[in-house]
Amino acid sequence: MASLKEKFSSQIDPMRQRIRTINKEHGDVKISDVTIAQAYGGMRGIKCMVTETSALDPMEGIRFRGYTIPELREKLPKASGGEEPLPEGIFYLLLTGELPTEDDVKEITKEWQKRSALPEHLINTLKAIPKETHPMTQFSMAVLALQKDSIFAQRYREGMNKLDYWDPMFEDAMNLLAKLPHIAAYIYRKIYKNDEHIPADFNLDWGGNLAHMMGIENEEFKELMRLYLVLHCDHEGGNVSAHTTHLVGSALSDAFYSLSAGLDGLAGPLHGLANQEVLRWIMDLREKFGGVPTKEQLKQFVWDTLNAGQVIPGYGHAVLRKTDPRYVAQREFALKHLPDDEIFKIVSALYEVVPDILVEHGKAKNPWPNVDAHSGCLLVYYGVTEYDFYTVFFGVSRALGVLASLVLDRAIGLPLERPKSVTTEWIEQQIKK
Ligand code: HAX
Repeated sequence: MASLKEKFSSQIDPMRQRIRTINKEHGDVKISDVTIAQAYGGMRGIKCMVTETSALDPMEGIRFRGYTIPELREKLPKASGGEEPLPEGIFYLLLTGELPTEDDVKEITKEWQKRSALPEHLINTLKAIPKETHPMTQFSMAVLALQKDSIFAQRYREGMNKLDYWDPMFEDAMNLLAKLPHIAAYIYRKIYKNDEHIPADFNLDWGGNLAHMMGIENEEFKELMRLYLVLHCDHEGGNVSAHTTHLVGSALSDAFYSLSAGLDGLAGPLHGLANQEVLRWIMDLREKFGGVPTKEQLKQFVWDTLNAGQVIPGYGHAVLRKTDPRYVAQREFALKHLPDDEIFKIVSALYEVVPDILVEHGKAKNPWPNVDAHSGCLLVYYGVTEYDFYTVFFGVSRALGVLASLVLDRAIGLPLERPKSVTTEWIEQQIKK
């Protein structure tokens, strides 16, 4: 992978120098204070880590290396005849901070194709896992099974200069990314399609091939895959999947250990698993009311969920305080390709009733929909009706961001992460003081 690796390699010294200077000249400047409420409250808002790939503004939403989602939908290279950005391009951007050319993106597609073969031991591992095991568990286990082939782990064992850590981390990240759509499609066909598998089509890009290997030969679905894989790739560093990958990597665990751990966090219902929960909840309400419910019926259903002590899946966010631009991008896709779909109508009706109810309920700090409120509706429209699989798509995409960050972490030499914890007794002593 000459050009992406060379480009990244040429950026490392200036990056190291920049951070060294900041630390030396301004290392004492305070960027955050921590309150007791934050220590008990999931560390919300504490600025205490550096992630270069993206930044999340509560009101504006995500920017990937400074670019908004609408900007990237316009500026990133597209598949021939397509209108949605290619995920290969966002990986280039996340890693280098620069927009790729068409040729840069084609080179990544080719490179990932070269590295994509699944080793026999991985297939045997996947075969041995019971079919009923959740797809996310199978996905995370598959990533971990590949750890045997980690170049980083091998080079570390042989003795490696700290300054070189980023190089084998880059190679592991590229090998992993190349294989993820193949693993995802394998798991999908194993569980839901009689264990009958479809070989890759190397005329297709990374996202298009995922659609093809799943068995969905629909150009619109390929476009959806490309958009989906771009939208879910990164959400700054503090979210559970990104933070976990980064934390595990800080112990110099390789990319396989780190990503597998990050995927385990993504599989929680308050994080990535919310996408399957949203669809399950919508299907329940559609069945209950025999189609698109009236607004009054919807309101009652939302209140019933809240009164049962449950959350409204797909709504709320730990950082965002407005409608998630990833939701907006998916809504635009739906308006263009499936405006009359019944589930899309329910998703739209929920958008009209849920925020007011959450405000009246008075708990959620953000009453607006997040990315997971919309994705399932698009997937089910193209025939992916197996909700339990949805978080695997999220995982394939999220790997782009967290692996780019992991390579950056090693390039700039970030140390072992080890914040200080305190006891309630210590907190009470501080209050007395
Ligand atoms: N429905 C009902 N109650 C909600 C709520 C929702 N959608 N969102 C928040 N609340 C509640 C919280 O449970 C919390 O209640 P308690 O005081 O009883 O504990 C209260 O409102 C305050 O929470 P918050 O500060 O607004 O939100 P948090 O930062 O603690 O949590 C969550 C953010 C995303 C976990 C939360 O909004 C939630 O549970 N949403 C539903 C699940 C979901 O959609 N998750 C996906 C989020 C996006 C993502 O990461 N995707 O991967």
